[in-house]
Amino acid sequence: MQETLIDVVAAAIVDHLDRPTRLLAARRSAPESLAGRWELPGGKVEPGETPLDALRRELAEELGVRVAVGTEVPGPADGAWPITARHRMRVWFALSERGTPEPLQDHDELRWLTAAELDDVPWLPGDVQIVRALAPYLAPR
Ligand code: 9L3
Ligand code: MG
Repeated sequence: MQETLIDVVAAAIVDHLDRPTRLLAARRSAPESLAGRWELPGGKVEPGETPLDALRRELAEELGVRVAVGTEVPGPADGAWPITARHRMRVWFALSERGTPEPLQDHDELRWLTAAELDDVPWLPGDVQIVRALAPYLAPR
């Protein structure tokens, strides 16, 4: 039986919102089932939170940054991206306004990838389609 989908939010953190050249990828360290795979940082929307509140909270907790949120990267399912059978995810561009991202929680490595490097890391299966959609936004450098 199809249960209600769990709402997840994530950020395409870039080096500039106007002419981005690099995307921040984060390697999961937890849980065990996801460890070693790379993702757009983010997490579940908690009860009572708006999606953007959740995005800001997750990026503060996971990376220690305050972000300026840019435009949404719309997915195919009512604007969301189906990432697993149980989760749907909304994604926004974001720029770190305060702080340099650090892997504080759930990640053990960060990388800033150019368009040419996007395939260099093993993304979580659900994130592959999103990263593919992000590639054209990254200016060659
Ligand atoms: N998930 C997939 N790609 C992402 C994010 C942020 C999350 N970019 C998946 C992993 C988990 C679920 O969504 O199955 C909830 O994420 P979290 O709360 O473990 O970060
Ligand atoms: Mg998370």
